[in-house]
Amino acid sequence: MKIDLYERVWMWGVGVMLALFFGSLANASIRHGFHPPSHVETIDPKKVFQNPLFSRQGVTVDAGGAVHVSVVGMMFAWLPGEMVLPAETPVTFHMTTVDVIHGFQIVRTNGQSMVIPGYVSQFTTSFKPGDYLIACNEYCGVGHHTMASKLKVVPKGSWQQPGALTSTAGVADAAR
Ligand SMILES: [Cu+2]
Repeated sequence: MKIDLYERVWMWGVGVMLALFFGSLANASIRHGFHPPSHVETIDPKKVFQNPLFSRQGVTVDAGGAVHVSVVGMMFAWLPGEMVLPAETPVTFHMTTVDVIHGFQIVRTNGQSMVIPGYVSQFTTSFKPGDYLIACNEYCGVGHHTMASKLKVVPKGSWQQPGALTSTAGVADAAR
């Protein structure tokens, strides 16, 4: 079968591009552990603060030593307003919202996820030491631009595992 030169150039071009696209996708998911920031876990948005995962927001360490962060989004704040995490340690974020859709974004990192009422979003990532801004990147109302939290990442050795008194901001802080 005779295929025109230009046709062949296009075919090879498309083939190479597809290989690049799928290759980079496979590289991101297999080597770097990227995955879609959700895992089909539902929650009643009216009962978020009764849920054991979100009744206390902030940093916790589970029985296996893994670091978790519970975050609640609301118009117009992220709870907790501040958190401290260890560097170079995988941290799993669990996020939900009590009202509208928000966008949880840890600026200058790969940590970001849509936060949708009725669902728990989740991703795992790790950080270099430094101060980071957590912003809302999904317009959610008149106070959208004030919706920010602080993340401080300290060297692993100087990080203190949160104790009972310091672990979370708690629901009471939401009212402040
Ligand atoms: Cu928002």
